[in-house]
Amino acid sequence: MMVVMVGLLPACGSDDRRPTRGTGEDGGTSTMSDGGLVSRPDTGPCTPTEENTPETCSDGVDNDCDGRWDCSDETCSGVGSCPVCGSVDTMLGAPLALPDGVGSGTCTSDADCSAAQSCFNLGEDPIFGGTTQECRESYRSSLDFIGFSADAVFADPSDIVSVCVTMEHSWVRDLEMRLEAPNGQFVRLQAFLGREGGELYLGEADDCDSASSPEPGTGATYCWTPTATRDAMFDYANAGGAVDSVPDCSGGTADSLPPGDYGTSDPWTNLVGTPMNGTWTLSVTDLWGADNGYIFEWSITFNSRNVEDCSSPLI
Ligand SMILES: [Ca+2]
Ligand SMILES: [Ca+2]
Ligand SMILES: [Ca+2]
Ligand SMILES: [Ca+2]
Repeated sequence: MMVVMVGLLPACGSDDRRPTRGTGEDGGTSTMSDGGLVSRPDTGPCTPTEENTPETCSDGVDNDCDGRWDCSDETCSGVGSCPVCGSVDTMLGAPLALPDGVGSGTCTSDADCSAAQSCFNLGEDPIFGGTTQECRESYRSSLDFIGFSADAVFADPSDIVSVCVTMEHSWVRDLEMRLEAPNGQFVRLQAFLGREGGELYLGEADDCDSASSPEPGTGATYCWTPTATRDAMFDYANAGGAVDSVPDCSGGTADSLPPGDYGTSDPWTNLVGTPMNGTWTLSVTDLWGADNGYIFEWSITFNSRNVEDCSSPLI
């Protein structure tokens, strides 16, 4: 790396003229990381080189002459000490037990449910027949984004890179998982498909715990991304996709959904038109009592092209 650094520095100058390195034009203004403008004196032509290594992303120089330097330049996203541009990771302080089939009462809309619950279609009752819609409580985690350009709007699926969760569950088919956008539009990352299908874990669940005193198992990380080659989780499993074998709590084994990237039940285009700034919410609802699960962490990564300044916090 030293060899590279020595080779690069003479290209754009080794002096610390951080705010003064611009696009190579004479004069003009540059946007500072705090949003203010600084005037840019005539610094002569800037000879662009690469700005994508730990050294060039911390040298105070706009090496590639695009008007942004170091962590504020998206080419430094995730390089060295620079954060991944457009990404927020929500580490939970402790594993959080998901509400397991919590809720009651039939409903025809959310208005029929208490404030903490929403109305879900449970499909056909496997024992008594008939379809029901019932109120359920969800795990909801919201992030208030402020770091996108003021007029940034979700235009197409490439505006999002991924939504990832680290979790375990001993019957993933119990779940509906959604990403809700600031304007209320949502994409079902995984839709509840009804009270049917065989046992399938997320991660290594502890299936010997009780509903009254759930115990966290070991989480695995699952992502939804527009570029996933796998179908949505349940479609993947129902179509005979390979599943992992994990130890269960009674000395046997259980099928578990392989960690990695999956498609979504709803198209990502469901989000088109929402402002990027505002409250994004991950909602996970366990619609079917008995098997429970835990969530350990979740993250969301947007395309950095909508980010105002890659060195500033998004939320
Ligand atoms: Ca630099
Ligand atoms: Ca730059
Ligand atoms: Ca459990
Ligand atoms: Ca359950």
